[in-house]
Amino acid sequence: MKLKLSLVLICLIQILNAQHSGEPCATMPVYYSHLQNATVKQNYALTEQKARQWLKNNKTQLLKKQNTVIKIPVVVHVVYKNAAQNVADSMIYSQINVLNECFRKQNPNYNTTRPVFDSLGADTEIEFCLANTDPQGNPTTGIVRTAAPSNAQFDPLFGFDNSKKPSKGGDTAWAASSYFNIWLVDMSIFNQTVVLGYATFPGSDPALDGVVIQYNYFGKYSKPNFLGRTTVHEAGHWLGMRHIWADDDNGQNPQTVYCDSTDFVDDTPNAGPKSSSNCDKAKNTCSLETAFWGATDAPDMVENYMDYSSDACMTLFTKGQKARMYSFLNSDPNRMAIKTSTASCNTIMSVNTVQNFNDLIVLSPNPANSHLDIKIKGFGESDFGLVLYDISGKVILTQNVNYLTASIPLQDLANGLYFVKISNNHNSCVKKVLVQH
Ligand SMILES: [Ca+2]
Ligand SMILES: [Ca+2]
Ligand SMILES: [Zn+2]
Repeated sequence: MKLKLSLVLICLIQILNAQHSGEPCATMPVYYSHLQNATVKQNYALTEQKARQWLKNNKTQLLKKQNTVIKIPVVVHVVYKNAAQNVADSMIYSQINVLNECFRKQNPNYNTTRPVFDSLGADTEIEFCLANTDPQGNPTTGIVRTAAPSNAQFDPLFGFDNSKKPSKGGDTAWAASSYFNIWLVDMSIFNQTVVLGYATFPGSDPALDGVVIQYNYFGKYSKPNFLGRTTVHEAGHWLGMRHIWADDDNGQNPQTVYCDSTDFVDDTPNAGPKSSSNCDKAKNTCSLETAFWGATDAPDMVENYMDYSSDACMTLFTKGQKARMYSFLNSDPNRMAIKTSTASCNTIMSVNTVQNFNDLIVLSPNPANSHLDIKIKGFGESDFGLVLYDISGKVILTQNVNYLTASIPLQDLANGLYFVKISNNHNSCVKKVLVQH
């Protein structure tokens, strides 16, 4: 009881500290609380040691392109207490897309990376997909929905990891050796968002392995700072990434800058304090850099997914970070096993061309009179282009579609047959629509 109480107190202090500094990620406090268990602590240490040994022996190879894409089957546990928390499939699809864009260096904002870092950006050759087989071997969408009782607690004061425990209203992890578990819950306290997400590092207790995301920060919304980077950051932790400032400033004392600790990656410049949900490209808090940088005093890499920059600012994982990810994917038993997981992928949301894209676009009404509604199913709120042609092929209207639904006015058009083309980077389809006033 004494131990439990002190644990709660440690948690409470850490959370209050976190709140004080506006900490979006609770990975380190949760990590420290898990270290209270001696066995877990030992396993974490062993995992880190094995990964570093692997990296030492294979660094040259790991910094090269692998030409093999690792596909990681994902299960999303939606644990909800009300309809708003029961996150829609489309938002989940949009998050999987964002993960893949970012991990494959296909994120549209990559070109905002400063030239000094441009050559460091990595296509990690890691992709995520919703699993198509559950642990019993049955077909699944990779999305599991659990209605939690109204008194269930998932907030960080008393509820860390409750999302993973059925006895607390949560949902059990699927085998960490076959699935990347993501839980979506409400972690707010008195309706205040205190934590956006947290992850477990490789070597964690398999029953707790995965990431937990504040439900309304999951997926890509059409508003700034809701671009799905929270889950990219947490997936980075899950693959062994530390924060680029190496967690040594504790967020408390801006006067004290510590540049003597490491995120265990050489090509991310040393950084003192974390970014504050901004994009301060003048930030250069440490003049002492690793040998990788030679005489160059690189600025802080605020574009890195493992800083606390704004979502729109974040553009890259580095090649050094990729090498560290691969060191865990080649030495930690659970991360190694997931590379050959038979949980397989639901293909609908892969980055590549969707086979049945045509079926996912619904136009109504058709014939249409005053307007035409367009629904894009099975995607998140990503960017599509829409072009309306008349029967001669003349362009009548073009617009960007940032939402899953759009409506175009038809009042001014003559009766007749028209064509609507919907496309994004990977998919395109053309549909007929008859205008009849
Ligand atoms: Ca570094
Ligand atoms: Ca520097
Ligand atoms: Zn973090």
